[in-house]
Amino acid sequence: MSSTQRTFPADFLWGAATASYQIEGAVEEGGRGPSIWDTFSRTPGRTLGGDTGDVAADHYHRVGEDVALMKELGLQAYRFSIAWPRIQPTGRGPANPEGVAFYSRLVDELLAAGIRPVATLYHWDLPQALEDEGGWTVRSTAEAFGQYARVVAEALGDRVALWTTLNEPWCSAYLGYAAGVHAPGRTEPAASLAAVHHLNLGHGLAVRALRDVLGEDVPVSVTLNLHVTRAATDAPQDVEAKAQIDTVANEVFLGPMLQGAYPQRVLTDTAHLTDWSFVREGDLELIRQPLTLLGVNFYSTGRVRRLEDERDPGAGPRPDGHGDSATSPWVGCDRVEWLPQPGPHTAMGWNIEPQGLVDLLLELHDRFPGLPLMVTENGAAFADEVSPDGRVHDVRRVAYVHDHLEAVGRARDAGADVRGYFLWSLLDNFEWAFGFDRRFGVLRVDYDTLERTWKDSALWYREVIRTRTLLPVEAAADLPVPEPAGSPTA
Ligand code: IFM
Repeated sequence: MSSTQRTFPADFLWGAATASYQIEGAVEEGGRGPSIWDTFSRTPGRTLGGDTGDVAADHYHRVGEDVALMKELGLQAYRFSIAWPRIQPTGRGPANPEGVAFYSRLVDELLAAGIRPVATLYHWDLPQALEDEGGWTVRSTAEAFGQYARVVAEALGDRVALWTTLNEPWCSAYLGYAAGVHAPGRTEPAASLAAVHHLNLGHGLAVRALRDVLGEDVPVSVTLNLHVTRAATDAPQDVEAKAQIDTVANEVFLGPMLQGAYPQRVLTDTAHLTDWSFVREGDLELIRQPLTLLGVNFYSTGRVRRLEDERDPGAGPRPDGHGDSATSPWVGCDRVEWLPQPGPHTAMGWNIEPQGLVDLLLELHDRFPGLPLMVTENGAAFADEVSPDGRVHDVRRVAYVHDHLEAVGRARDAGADVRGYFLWSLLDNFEWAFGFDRRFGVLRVDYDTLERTWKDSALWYREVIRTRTLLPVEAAADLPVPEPAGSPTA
């Protein structure tokens, strides 16, 4: 079948994704408490240009307008995250009514627009009060997360179509506590492994809480950014380097969540840092909960080889694109070297290799038969320009999404049970340590006026959803911009 004619079945779910701190703004409104990202982004030198999420895309005040845009886009589902400090300003205690009201309204507006709400409980904005007690490196944060899940489930109930516990715990643990390039900015490799375990435990406790409140059949998932890494050569030491990365990046989450055990090799590879005594009896049973599906975030691939000489940990290019911290997120992998990947690359410096998504989806399908998959994030940052005709002809983004949807189609053809695709991102937003410099949205946000405009990628994606057909990239430039739909309602 030619890629221009590929069609997707009627039950394939089309969505777009965002996250609370990246779009909401209004960080001091509605009774919201401070999060680690407020603290981190306000600390000089932590984010590009000193950018913060104080205003972000101002989604908090533009929910009505944004849902109207989603409806115009034809989204069937919208993946958003709930800011824990809006619901529990200090991470514990009763629900803050204003926080609940905000998400309740969002969910109701989505349902009224015929869009399924897909809610993530944690996309990195930990209440600062919990970080002050040790953050994810201590067990009490996992326990608090389970309680928070209960509070949210009671508040939003059966209106949410799919729950996700954590988004990309790899980033929370390793970028936050080892590399220090994400909040809370700690550079403690041993502590990052404790964070891995407490994130896993928090996931298990949250699944249990959701099911306690909403019943055993409530759809629950977790979203992982599994790293697709290739060995530079077939030499055993390079194959070994790849296995080491797979273990510390992927298996450390897949193992406990889906198989009920940590891989022996991660315990060995990190034995000089920790004895893993933070894993208590019964934890692994708690972490391994039946899931409705597995969320897969995919952007790029990496290539490694074994470094024979000692070197500074963290030296050399990294596929995560998160700066030049002296500390590596690759805990216990000091003798693994990351090699530059051939282009093309996105504005994040990430290589574009859709085959990596095919390989990942097929591997997951083979390893975990019976567990449906969903691409919960995929998209690209490019330096967009507004053309004299007022449009953003973001042809590279269209091509990126086209080629990755084609990859999803190929994985499905080969048997992978991929149920849907969520484009990252609906809106340009706060790209963490890169501030507003990297634009991932299909809708452009003018950060002076906060006006949203349609990029060609949004127009193209709208047609793809409408026709369920993978239209050629060139079709994007000629599509008409819809009349403004809706107006700010807040
Ligand atoms: O913006 C992030 C998102 O918050 C998590 N996944 C990767 C995206 C692009 O870096």
